[in-house]
Amino acid sequence: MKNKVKISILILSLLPLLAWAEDGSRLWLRFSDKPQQSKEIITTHRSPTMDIAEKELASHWNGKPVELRLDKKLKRLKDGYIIQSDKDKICLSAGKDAGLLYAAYHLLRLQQTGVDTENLYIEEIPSYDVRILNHWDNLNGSIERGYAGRSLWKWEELPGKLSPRYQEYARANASVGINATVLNNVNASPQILTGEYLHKVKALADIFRPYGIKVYLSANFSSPKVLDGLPDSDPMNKEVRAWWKNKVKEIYRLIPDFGGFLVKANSEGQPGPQDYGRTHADGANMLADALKPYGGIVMWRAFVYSPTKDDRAKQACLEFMPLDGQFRDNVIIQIKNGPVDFQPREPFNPLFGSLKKTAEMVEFQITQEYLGFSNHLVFLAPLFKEVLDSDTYSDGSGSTVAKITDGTLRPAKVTAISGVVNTGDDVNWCGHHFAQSNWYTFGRLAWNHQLTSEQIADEWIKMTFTPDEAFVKPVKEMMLTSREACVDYMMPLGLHHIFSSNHHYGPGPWEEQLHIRRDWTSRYYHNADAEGLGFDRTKTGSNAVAQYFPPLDDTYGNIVTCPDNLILWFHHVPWKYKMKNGRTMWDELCYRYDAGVKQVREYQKIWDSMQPYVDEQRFQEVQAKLRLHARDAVWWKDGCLLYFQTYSNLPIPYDIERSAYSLEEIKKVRPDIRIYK
Ligand code: GCW
Repeated sequence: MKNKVKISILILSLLPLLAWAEDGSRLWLRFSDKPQQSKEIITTHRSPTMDIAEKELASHWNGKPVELRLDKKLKRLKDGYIIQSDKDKICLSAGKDAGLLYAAYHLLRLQQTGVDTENLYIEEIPSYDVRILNHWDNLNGSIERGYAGRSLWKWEELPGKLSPRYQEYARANASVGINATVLNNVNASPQILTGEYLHKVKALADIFRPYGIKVYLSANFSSPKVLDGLPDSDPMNKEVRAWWKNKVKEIYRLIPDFGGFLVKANSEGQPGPQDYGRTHADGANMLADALKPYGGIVMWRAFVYSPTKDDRAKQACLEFMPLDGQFRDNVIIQIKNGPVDFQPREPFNPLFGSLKKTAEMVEFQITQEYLGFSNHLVFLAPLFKEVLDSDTYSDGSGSTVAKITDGTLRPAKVTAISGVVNTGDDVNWCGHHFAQSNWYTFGRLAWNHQLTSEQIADEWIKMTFTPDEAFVKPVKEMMLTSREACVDYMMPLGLHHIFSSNHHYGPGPWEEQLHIRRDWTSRYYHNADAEGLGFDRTKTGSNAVAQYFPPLDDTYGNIVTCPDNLILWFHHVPWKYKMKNGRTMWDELCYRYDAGVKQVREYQKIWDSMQPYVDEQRFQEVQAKLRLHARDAVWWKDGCLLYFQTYSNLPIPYDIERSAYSLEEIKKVRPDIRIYK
């Protein structure tokens, strides 16, 4: 009895602590919970989506009454809305229920970031129709390139047991306007298309629907053969075509608003139409035809490359340009932002703008496969913006990747943008508190690609931590410089893919012959020799520069005009080549690596000085991650400089910190002890 009392007292005394536990699970959704003024919410009609909008406002909105008005005449806004305030109320109007939900979240964001809501007139139309996350989640619960625990989808429990996180996930996405999700890995198990799994998918789709989110699936091209024993999966085989038609029918019976398929075909061992001598267009069109009657789409990936062919950076164009105009209008070619693979810095993929008669969409990677996993603080808005704002010159000056893909320059039936997401079942969703900002950023840019990195960082910090300027200013500075810092300590001046190939985390420039595939070794990309460093993609080399429209082909192709930050991407540069700032390439390389390390050291100091503004748990967790981050940055700098020095035979400038380890010691750092969770 006595013990029971003691335990109850203990629990009671812990309650306030628990209520304030800041474990990051609430993401940026820290709306105030105590409405002080009127909570009057007026709605024109009822629906599951309206109920959510109303509930969010009723529980968190502190201002004057809000009217939610569905106005069918506002179709031109697509998923967008108008927010307008007058003397006694704020009116949210939209052509769709989802638009009203987005408007409600917008209003709450204004409140949370301290914006005056007295005289509002805001009109928003999203940049893209389909704002879609790609989960590389496997059916066994693991996540390819996931660094935040296991999959959110508990397939073994579905459809009977529904984790509360499914709804929280949908809410977080809706709050930033994300309206679509591909649930499974592009390296797709055919299993996902079995009746058993489709019922599980339906359960998720039912939860996501009121939040305006449609479900899509990655399809394995061999599904007809693997699942139902057809002799092949040839897209010209009538039986195969009928199989897909039936499968699609079965899906729509369960999920009437199913979005469509994402396909990785004939890439890295995945099956595809080329197995039967058919083209990517043949394969994509077969699926498109099956989906067409229901309004579904096919996102067909351009990430295809083979070790036997040309420079890997050229292969997307080589494969897809001859097929331009052959795709159905419900097919979109999904193109990774760069021509190789989500490196810290790449030029934009030259396929953007090159297809004149085929819809194109960008694939970004939100999960930090090549950017220090969820251990490094790297804010990705500057990377995403750099790509979206890149001028391809395809239709003359001003033909940015954004304008090619958002329908401005290429009228498209549907426009879309995708991001390989970084979520997992970790309490804080993304593994690093700051990695949440990248999920947030993807949503915000998909909604409005004209937002600046600064605006996005500002909002996110205020919502996630505090609007106190003493915190916002230094932390914003840290976020905004963090991507460039990462480029510097990993792969400055256009270096790329010099990772240790078995984990893509630490340095591995010394990996010269680990794989049968040449294009999976670092040497293929950096080409260090006694003369210099870098991949010659000019006329004397692979001539990948020729895939860019004028004047970029010349700008990149000429070592004098090529921007420093891409010089080793396009040129094999002599060690003593004079860079634009007068330093030799070797010295500049050394200083860049060093600058990256110094920057991360600075972040440690900034963060420590932020302690008074942050709750203890998140403070400690970020502090611990920054320690790893700093150690890794040093590991990168010392490993790469000592290795490249064996070719340059030049001294590391004397004002740069020396390595405490020899190259041989650094090479022995085991990958597994570096992959901290
Ligand atoms: O970046 C590479 C990854 C693979 C991934 C592949 C792809 C899903 O290392 O893990 O596979 O790209 O995008 O298909």
